[in-house]
Amino acid sequence: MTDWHFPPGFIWGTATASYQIEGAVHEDGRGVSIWDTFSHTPGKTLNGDTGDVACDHYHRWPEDIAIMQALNLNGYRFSIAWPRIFPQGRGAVNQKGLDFYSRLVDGLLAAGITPFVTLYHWDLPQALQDEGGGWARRGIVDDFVNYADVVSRALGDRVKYWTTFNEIFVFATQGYLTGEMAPGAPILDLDTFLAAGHHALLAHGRAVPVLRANVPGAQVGIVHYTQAIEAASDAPEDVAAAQRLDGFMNRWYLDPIYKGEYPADMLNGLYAYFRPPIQPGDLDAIRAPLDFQGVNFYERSIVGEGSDLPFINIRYVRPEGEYTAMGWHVYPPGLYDMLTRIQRDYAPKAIYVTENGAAFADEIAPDGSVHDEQRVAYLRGYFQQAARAISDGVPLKGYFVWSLLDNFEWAHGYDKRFGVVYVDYPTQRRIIKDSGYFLAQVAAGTAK
Ligand code: IFM
Repeated sequence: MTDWHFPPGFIWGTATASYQIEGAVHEDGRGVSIWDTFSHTPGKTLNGDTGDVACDHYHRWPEDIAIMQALNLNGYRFSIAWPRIFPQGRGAVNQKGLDFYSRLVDGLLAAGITPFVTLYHWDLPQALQDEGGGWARRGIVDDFVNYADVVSRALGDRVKYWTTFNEIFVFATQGYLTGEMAPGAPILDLDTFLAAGHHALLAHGRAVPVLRANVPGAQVGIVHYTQAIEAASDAPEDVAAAQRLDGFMNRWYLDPIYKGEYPADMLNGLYAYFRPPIQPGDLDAIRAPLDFQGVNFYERSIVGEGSDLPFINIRYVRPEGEYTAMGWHVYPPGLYDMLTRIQRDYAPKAIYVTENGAAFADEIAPDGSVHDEQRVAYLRGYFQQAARAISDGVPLKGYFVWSLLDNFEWAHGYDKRFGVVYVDYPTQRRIIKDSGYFLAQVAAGTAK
């Protein structure tokens, strides 16, 4: 039996991102993105996989909406591909790109599904990367605001929920520091890394009033990658290591938005010899009031001082227990800890879990079904913790499972399956997994 209670009107949905599902990369005037370039560079993705076709969602979106409807979902979080709107990053608008998202939004609304739009989920127009290194160039802030303006004018009569960025931490770190993601260079250049993160935060803050001006009744937020971090012991060096990692992953991106400042312990510690390129007025702009905070939650780490991550000087302790195919520890109470902590430290008006889910090695059974019991158990555990957070006063308004479909998991290619719907890539056949049927019951309030 379930022992949870979710309030009436709670949003149950799934989340996706443009490059991970759409395919059709050469269609209707779409420009080249940094992920096209990166995935076509030998050695950058597993098996050389690319998003050229992905889940072919660009053509199959009516079927995908029908699946969401069959799953009783009332929300859908998706992202807009900037290079479909501005093939060169700025300049002439590609109307066919806007038309695609307009049709998608109309289809969702007709199906009773509320669209949650993310403006930037990592597929930057290559032209903007070529011009001064993408997010490293301050002028990209104006380009993003212009893009946000055009998209929100076109869709704002029907889309009320807007998020500016998905996981600045992840694309700044893996794109501009470690090189595991696009644009993939330069490696370990802290100045470029801090500049990329700062410009993205600033672009977010500057876009907020534009979204509000264009969208009557707008609900504006941002989506953060969050990780619950615990110290391996009470030893001062382990406690300091946990604080450092928390600063690196969580507080560096949350503090400027809610407190108008970067965390002092990081400025005086890890980044003592580096600085984000802050100009007068930047931090005020970044602190633009928001309507909600999006929380992507997958991981909890136990860390001490050590050399697993030499740059941050931490070591990981791997607790016993279950791990997903990504090597992430399954620990549902971590979600409760993160939600209550964000509420305590930042007090956003509302919170949505904008991503949570797991990759497991799914297979089609002889009966043609996909019996993903591990994912069902995973979701049940995390949903329970979300309900617990609500009953303890967290203003959690919705929950988006990552992901609707198995899809292109960035450098891991198609090897990692996160969907509640299985995609048989050679045929593009969709098969609702047991976890999809479970989510449908949860959304309908009939789960046992
Ligand atoms: O697939 C990603 C998504 O694009 C961003 N958040 C984490 C997911 C799983 O790794």
